[in-house]
This record gives sequence, structure tokens and C-alpha cells, in this order.
Amino acid sequence: MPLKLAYFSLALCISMLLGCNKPTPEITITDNWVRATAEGQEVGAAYMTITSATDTKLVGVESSVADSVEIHKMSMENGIMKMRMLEELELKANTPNKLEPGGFHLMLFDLKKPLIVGEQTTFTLHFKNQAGKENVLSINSPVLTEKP
Ligand SMILES: [Cu+2]
Repeated sequence: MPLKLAYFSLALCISMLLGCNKPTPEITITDNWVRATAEGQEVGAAYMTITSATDTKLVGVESSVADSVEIHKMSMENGIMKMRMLEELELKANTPNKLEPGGFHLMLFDLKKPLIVGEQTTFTLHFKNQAGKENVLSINSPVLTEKP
């Protein structure tokens, strides 16, 4: 076997291996959207599905459209719908953690203007895993009237 060809196939193998070794994103966000608001409405809500390769926590959120963003949980207690604020949201590894109407959501306070269908909003999400490693992710969420 010509030595040149052997070298070539070895190089090809290595480059293929490296190609497969591309780091997969640690956190992915899907199904993200923001509910459209009416004129004069100062509070809004945002939803998404967060999947992380490792156990982590969502510890803070900022948005281009609101002065402040809180992590909320909605639940039924004794037949009454209750909403409470969470300091952080625990995210289990390799599990789609859903923020959706009737459950967890991001509450947007002091909207800068009404959220109109078709517009894009920006969110910056801050995560912190058990080792204390921080991860920041920016996403664009479309404004919709209901869950896509
Ligand atoms: Cu809320």
C-alpha cells in the first residue's frame, strides 16, 4: 500500500473524528414565545422549553421589552389558581423543562410598549450549574396570541 495513501486516510479519519467531536450546546431553548398584550397592559408573560445537558438552574432573566422579569409558578391550590415568584428554577438534565400557560412562566413587568403579534423580543437568560459555572444565553422570542 503506498505510504501516501495511508497518510491520507489517517488524516481523513482524524478530521472526521474531530468533526464528530464538535461540542453540543449545553443548553437549548425551543418553543419560545411571548403573549401579545393589549394597549395599556403593563404586565406580560413569556414561555419556552429549556433543555440542559447537565443539572442547572435558571437564576435570572432580562428582556428588551420589560423593566424586570420574574420566574413564576402557577398552580391550583384548593381550587384557586395561585401564582408565586421563584428565586430560581431548577432544571433537570436532559429533560425538556416546560414554561407554559398554567405552569411555570416568565412574568414581564413594566412593559415598555404593547407587545404586537409578529414582533420579536429579546431575552437574556442566566444559568448556574451545581459546580457554580455560569452560562448566559440570548434568544429571540416572537410575539404570538397563543401557544404555537
Ligand atoms: Cu406570573
